[in-house]
Amino acid sequence: MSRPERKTKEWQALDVAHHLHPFTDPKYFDTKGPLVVTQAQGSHVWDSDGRKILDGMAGLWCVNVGYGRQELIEASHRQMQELAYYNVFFQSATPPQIELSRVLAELTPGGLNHFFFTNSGSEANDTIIRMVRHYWEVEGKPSKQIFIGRTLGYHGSTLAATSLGGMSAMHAMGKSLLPGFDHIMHPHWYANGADLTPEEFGLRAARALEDKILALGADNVAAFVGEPVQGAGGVIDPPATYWPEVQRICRKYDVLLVADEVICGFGRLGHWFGSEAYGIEPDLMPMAKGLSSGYLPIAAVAYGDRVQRAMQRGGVFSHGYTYSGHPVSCAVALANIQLIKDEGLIDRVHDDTAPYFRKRLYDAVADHPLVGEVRGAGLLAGIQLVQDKATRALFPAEDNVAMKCRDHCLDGGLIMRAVGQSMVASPPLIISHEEIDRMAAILKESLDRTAAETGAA
Ligand code: PXG
Repeated sequence: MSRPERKTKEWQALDVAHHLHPFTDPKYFDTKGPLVVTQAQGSHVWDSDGRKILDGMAGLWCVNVGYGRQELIEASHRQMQELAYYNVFFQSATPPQIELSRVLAELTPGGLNHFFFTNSGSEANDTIIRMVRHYWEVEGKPSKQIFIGRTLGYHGSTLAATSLGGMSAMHAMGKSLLPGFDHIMHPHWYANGADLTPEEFGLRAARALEDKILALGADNVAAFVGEPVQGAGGVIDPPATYWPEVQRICRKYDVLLVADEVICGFGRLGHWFGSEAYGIEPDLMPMAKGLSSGYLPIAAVAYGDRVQRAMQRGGVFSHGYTYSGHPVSCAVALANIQLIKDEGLIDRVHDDTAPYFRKRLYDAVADHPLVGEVRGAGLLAGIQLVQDKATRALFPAEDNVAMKCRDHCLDGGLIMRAVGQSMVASPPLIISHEEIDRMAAILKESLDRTAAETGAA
């Protein structure tokens, strides 16, 4: 790898001086500065000191095909030369955007054959909010306005996506919870269902939706939104009974079902979409991240004929972004999808990588004194840290155990995320067995160090 242009300290000082980082605590950041990432290849990134680090998060849950893929680089180069930009407003279209819509229609489940393109998952969810409210107006039920999400749900950072999500700290900051949004409990059995079997708890968590719809009045509820597996909330994979019951309830009360596939889509759960893994038949589906493996910003809303009929009857859809359906992003997404197909990545994750990943992590850390639960699905893992395995008691929040463990991982050459008191991982789909073994070993060692620090060892 080539030598950095500046010394790390210099990069860090400049960054602290001039740039505000998302979701970053200045208390730690301003003294430590950022990890400056300069290059990447495969499942690894290199920092500004030339240190090679295994990326257990695939960037931000997005670099599904791994870094440095020539097919994607060449697709963007070709498209830039041919047509670097044109828009899709006012009866315009471009071949990459048309082609991507066609290819996505072949991949999406359950007749979701129509698409609206955005640049981010947040914008895709904002689009859904506007689209669904418009839908109910066209259908003659304008009172159906309220969206129901879940605690610890994450659907993005725009004002509306913040409201749709269930992150209380985000709601609290600047009074960011808009009217017209409500939330039910998240289906985390280990944390909330100790007295029930996972199957019983799954039904109980789903029935919180029915209770909420009845309390609000079904005539006022537009849609329910959930990630098939909650990602940013700490990798919460629901019991098998959960989604079928949620779906039954949505159908019973004529509430549209939105499956947020921003993390789960494009192979993360060993299927093209997480909905397939859980038997969900959503009415609308936002997707982003793995759509282009993060090489360029692009996201989309997929929706079915039912919504499309209303969009056709509803007149002008007054909504759109300058870069909706950007031709270069679409060309890269097409190359990315082709690569996933050519390399058989979906089947590889389903049959080989994901089972190996979850077993190796489980075997390495499940017995660790700090670990209460090893959970996950596909190539997503959540490791719950506890102070007491028997009672499932957590550490005091101010101990920052997960952040400590995360820092030890980074020192050991592995990027993982700390979410509350969980460690989470979401590696590139191309990760090898050897790399998974290394992840498990570094995580185990980092837990040992964390335990030694907290006196739990
Ligand atoms: N829906 C889901 C399920 C997401 O995970 C978004 C929507 C918003 O997408 P954009 O493209 O607007 O960021 C997301 C994003 C983390 C983390 O590490 C997770 C996300 C973004 C940044 C950090 O927890 N998810």
